[in-house]
Formats: sequence, structure tokens, C-alpha cells
Amino acid sequence: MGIVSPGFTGRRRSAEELPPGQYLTHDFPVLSAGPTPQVRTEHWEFTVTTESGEKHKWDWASLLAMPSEEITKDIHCVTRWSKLQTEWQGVSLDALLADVETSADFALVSSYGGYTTNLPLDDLLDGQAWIAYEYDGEPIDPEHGGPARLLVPHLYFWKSAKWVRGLVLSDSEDLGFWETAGYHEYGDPWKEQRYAGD
Ligand SMILES: Nc1nc2c(c(=O)[nH]1)N[C@H]1C(S)=C(S)[C@@H](COP(=O)(O)O)O[C@H]1N2
Ligand SMILES: [Mo]
Repeated sequence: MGIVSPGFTGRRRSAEELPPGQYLTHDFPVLSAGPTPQVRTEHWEFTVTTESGEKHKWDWASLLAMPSEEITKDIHCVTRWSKLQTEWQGVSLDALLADVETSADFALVSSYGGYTTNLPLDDLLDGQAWIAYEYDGEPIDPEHGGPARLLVPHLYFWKSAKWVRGLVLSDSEDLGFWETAGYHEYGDPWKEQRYAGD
């Protein structure tokens, strides 16, 4: 039996609310499979390629001109740290994909620097994913994916590609960097889908 603190009404919640096998961290670890690419906003471009090969492009100014949202979400890294109530600002994939005609089932996300990750297109829609460009009220640090990163907080954080540069939509699922290396193709932290076959 634990001791109950009657006055504890803050937003910080207990470790029991974490997905299985996760621990709480208050700092913000950096996890990068390679060096941090220096991406200048003047050169930044985000490209969506549909299954028919049609391309839709946004530059930095057109991203910033889109309606943005403040997002407060818990994030869960497969290396077992979770961080609660992280605060971001960005543009939803619903907004970005609104005029993109597609019936694709899958997306392969790619980053400046060569990182890739795959997920079902449905997991990018319905208020589940954003291209984020601010963290905690400031431009995202380069090491955390600035100038812009994908944010898909309901899946393990490796799906949230830093330095995001585009999506390729497809009818079949191509695996990304960690998924090819044996990590789970979907990665639901609540089902503890860490590795292929979990
Ligand atoms: N481009 C790119 N995106 C990436 C990664 C990476 O190595 N390269 N690592 C992933 C992993 S494993 C995690 S946990 C998060 C870490 O984000 P952070 O460094 O901001 O904590 O980014 C994900 N996105
Ligand atoms: Mo991770």
C-alpha cells in the first residue's frame, strides 16, 4: 500500500499510467541514429508523393502559413523512457493531406540525413500526427529534430521522424530504418510492440 497524498492534483501523473515496461523521465534524452543534419529553413522542403507518383510540396513559409495547433502529449521511447505532457506546436497531417488525393494504406516517412520509418496512413490522420516546429514554446533544437519533425505520439517515439522531409504513400508497406533492423512494424507502446513478432 502506498501513501496517498491528498493534495496531489497536479498534471503530473503516476508511473502506473505509463505503458508497460516504461519508466518516467523528466529530462529530454536525445536519440539519433546518426549525426544531426543542419537543415536551414530557407532550404527546407516537405514533399508528399502519392501512390500515383503525384508530388505535393511545401516550403517553410507555406508550412508556417498553415493553421497550427498546440499539442500536449506523452511520448514513449522503445528504450523505455517516457516523458509526460510534452508541449509542441505544429501543423496536423490532416491539414497537410487535405488536398492530397490518395487511397494508399501506408506511408514511408523520410528525413534529412536518410532516416526512414513506416506506418499506416490512418495513423497519420484524425488528429494523431503533426509536423511540429516548436517544442516548449521555442523552435525545436536541431538535436531534437529542428527545424521540423514528425510527431506521432500514440506510437513508440522512433516513428516521430526528426528532420522530416517527406512521405511516400503506397499500397504496400515498405519498412523503415528500425523496422528493417527488427523493430516492430507498428509499434504500439500500450501493446508493448517493441520488436517484430511482439
Ligand atoms: N531522423 C531521425 N528521427 C528519429 C530518430 C533518428 O535517429 N533519426 N530517432 C528516433 C527515436 S528512436 C526516438 S526515441 C526519437 C527521439 O527524439 P529525441 O532525440 O528528440 O528525444 O526520435 C526518433 N526519430
Ligand atoms: Mo527511441
